[in-house]
Amino acid sequence: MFIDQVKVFLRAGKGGNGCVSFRREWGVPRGGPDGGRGGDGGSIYLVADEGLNSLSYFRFHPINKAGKGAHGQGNNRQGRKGNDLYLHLPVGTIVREKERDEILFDFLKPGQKFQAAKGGKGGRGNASFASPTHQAPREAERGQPGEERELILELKLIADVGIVGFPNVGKSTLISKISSARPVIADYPFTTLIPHLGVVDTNESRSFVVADIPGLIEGAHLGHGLGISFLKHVERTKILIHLIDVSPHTGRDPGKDYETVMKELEAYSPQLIRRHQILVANKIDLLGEEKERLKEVQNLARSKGLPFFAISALKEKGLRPLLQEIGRILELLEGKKD
Ligand SMILES: Nc1nc2c(ncn2[C@@H]2O[C@H](COP(=O)(O)OP(=O)(O)OP(=O)(O)O)[C@@H](O)[C@H]2O)c(=O)[nH]1
Ligand SMILES: [Mg+2]
Repeated sequence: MFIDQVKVFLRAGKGGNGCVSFRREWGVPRGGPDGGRGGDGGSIYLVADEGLNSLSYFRFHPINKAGKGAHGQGNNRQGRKGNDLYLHLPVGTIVREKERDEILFDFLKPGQKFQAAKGGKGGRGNASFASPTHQAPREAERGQPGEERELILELKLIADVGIVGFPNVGKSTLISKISSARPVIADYPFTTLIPHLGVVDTNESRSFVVADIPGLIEGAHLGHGLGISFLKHVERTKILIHLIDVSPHTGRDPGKDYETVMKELEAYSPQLIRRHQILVANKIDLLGEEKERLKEVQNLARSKGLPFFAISALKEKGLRPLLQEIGRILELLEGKKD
């Protein structure tokens, strides 16, 4: 199950209580205080794990607790520390406190670790309170409670390139031909129900990550089709491939499709329509003599000043120049940053 937003409750371990105790030994009638301190409570850490791509674990484990610290004991024995809890989540997860917008942590790389709830400190035992003027202290501290937190975890996949377009235009076919991702492909709309990531390796540029998301239709921002909430998974991309089906039998108007998708992108976030975009006409293998639609998309690209490519994802035609252009833009963008 693909889950990209969850609420979790975390409770770190309580610290153990300090102990009140006096040394009892044969021949030592009034031994001094020897109550040890309580162990600290365990903390809860969130850790980004490369192998995960969903927050579904938390759907079934919304409440997570770390271990309590053990109480201190006589003979100056300190209580054992409570066990820490490590919760694994996918790279791209953003951590927020419930009912606050502030981001506590953004997991951008595998292995990153964030202490989300700190264990309570163990209380001091009576041995710690002894002083020359106070030789038989009877006081000890209680362990402190562990931190409690209600967090919202939101996954926004991290990819360099996002593929957007109407349903059935060949988005999943494209990612399956250029990467090792294997989403389901079929000749009906809304085949893809969850986003997929694929790594594209070319010899010419650095490898990059592509995200395939469900198709968009008119009114997606009103919840039509699968809605637009999946667009959060292309929010962090640097380039969008806007894929348009130019095969004759669809009866669709490519120019109108383009505008519709742009409107839905804008409804999600005005920043998305300002992202670097490459217009790609797909299914050119079905064109035959009817090149009208292809020309239309080409003119559209010219009028909008967008890079344009014509491909057949299925027949793997025209893919190389497209990948080269993506590599070129990514290098350009990264060069600018330095
Ligand atoms: N002839 C031809 N068919 C293609 C091409 N690319 C994709 N198709 C077919 O178009 C249909 C839809 O392809 P998908 O890759 O599932 O389309 P999608 O855009 O991912 O669709 P959704 O996930 O529903 O949004 C499948 O039957 C593909 O085989 C192409 O270049 N040429
Ligand atoms: Mg698909």
